[in-house]
Amino acid sequence: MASFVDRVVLHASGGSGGNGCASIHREKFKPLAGPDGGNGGNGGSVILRVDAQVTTLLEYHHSPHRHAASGTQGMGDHRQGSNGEDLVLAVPSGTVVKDREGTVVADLVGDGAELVIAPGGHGGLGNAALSSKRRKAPGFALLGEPGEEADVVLELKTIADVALVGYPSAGKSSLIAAISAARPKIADYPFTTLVPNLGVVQAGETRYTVADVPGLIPGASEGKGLGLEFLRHVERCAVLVHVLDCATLEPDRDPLSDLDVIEAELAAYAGDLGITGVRIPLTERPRVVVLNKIDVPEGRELAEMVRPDLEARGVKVFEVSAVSHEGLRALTYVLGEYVDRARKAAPAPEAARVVLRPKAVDDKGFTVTRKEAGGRPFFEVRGVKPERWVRQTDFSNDEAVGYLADRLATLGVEEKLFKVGAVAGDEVRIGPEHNAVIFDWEPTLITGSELLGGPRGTDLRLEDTSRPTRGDKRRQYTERMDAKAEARAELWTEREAGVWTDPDVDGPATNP
Ligand SMILES: Nc1nc2c(ncn2[C@@H]2O[C@H](COP(=O)(O)OP(=O)(O)OP(=O)(O)O)[C@@H](O)[C@H]2O)c(=O)[nH]1
Ligand SMILES: [Mg+2]
Repeated sequence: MASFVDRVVLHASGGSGGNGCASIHREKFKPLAGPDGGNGGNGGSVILRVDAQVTTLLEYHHSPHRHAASGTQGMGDHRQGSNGEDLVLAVPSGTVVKDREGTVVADLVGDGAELVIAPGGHGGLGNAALSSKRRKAPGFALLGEPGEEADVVLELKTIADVALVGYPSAGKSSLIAAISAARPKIADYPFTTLVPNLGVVQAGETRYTVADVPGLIPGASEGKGLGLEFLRHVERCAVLVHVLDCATLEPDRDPLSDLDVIEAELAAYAGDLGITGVRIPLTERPRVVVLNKIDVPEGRELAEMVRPDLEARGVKVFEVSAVSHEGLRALTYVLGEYVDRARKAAPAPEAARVVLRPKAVDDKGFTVTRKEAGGRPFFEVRGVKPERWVRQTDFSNDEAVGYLADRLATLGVEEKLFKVGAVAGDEVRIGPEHNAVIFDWEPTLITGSELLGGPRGTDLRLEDTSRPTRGDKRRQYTERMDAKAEARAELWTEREAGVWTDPDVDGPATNP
């Protein structure tokens, strides 16, 4: 069973905000003593935080769905709902966060670095908070917003200064074991190492980390062997070390061609350039060549033979033995110098706590576009505010719907609808295509709060609740009577003109 995982897809959702409460304070002799509905609590967010104790993403491989707690709803007597707790997920240092399209969202390096991936929803305001001079006792409250949902890809790119690359069984694990306290598995069969190992090396004043990654073979870039999967762990390193096997028993291999093969595979690996600390492409990263296994006599001979050819290519060459430890001291010191130089050139950002939040979107704007569906035109409204307001509206409460209409009118959505040619009765959709709220547009010409004299929870613009007064009724009656009298008089004149006859009065009609 896997015990190391360096790539997971995480599905996170923030907690929903609690609903606001609509309540009226009551006390003896004061049955309507003002609104006292509390606000709903905010939903918790899902946050990634670097924890030095964590080395793998295994946990999220097993349970990739994570939800933060929701806020509770507000209550009467000004009691606010409680906020949902944030869900903090510990990730290893060096975790790269990408969105589903593969764009790097953040690179979490350093203990305590944080990223909010799924913010919780805001709690809805209670009617106490919604009351104003003009709207003294609102009969509605706002709903809590649902938390955001995010699918992110987490990729671990180990933070190491030096990376060891080479064929399987070249002695990479033996080398890291010889120069550091790391104790990886070592054996004489290929692909002993299945997951990257890290070791810390102390060379004089300099202390640096070395990563040993699984072996590469020709065609690794097409997925042969363990593929190039693990090269993401060498992406951040300052120095590459080629470990070449001088005592291999395979007939068609020698250090020079081995080096060419590995270089070609490295070139085939396209990393994510642009993340912090990765400025130079892998192929241009400083590198040294280590000729290993010189404790074997043929190995030493071969190493001495190929050394001039390698040096002619302009690389530094070390002859070492991971078994007898020959040449290792010089190697660790030179690597230390390389690391020092690289650190000076690009000082590691030692910010212990970087809090990254998704970029704030411009929430003032909104767009209104005329679209067509099935031959029928409709108007699509998009924008952070209108969409949020729609989510906060309880559509079963007419007063809340009226409040939404007022907010939209104040923002200028109405005016914009007029401008793009909407007329009363047209379909208006607010929100993204798959999740829009659809209205038949009824333009508001007055701001509305002056209409709020009606019964609680109603809005006069949505329902005609007015009843005719006695004067209205009398007027209607006389109008009806006058119309009748007029019609009768007209009939009379027609009869006199002989247009028609009444057999009861005029006797049977005589055919001319
Ligand atoms: N004689 C000799 N044998 C060595 C030396 N270094 C490694 N070996 C042997 O080579 C074999 C492979 O060593 P590993 O360290 O597992 O090789 P690796 O490069 O990590 O191999 P993978 O993890 O499979 O990629 C083991 O049997 C080691 O004992 C050396 O300097 N001299
Ligand atoms: Mg190994």
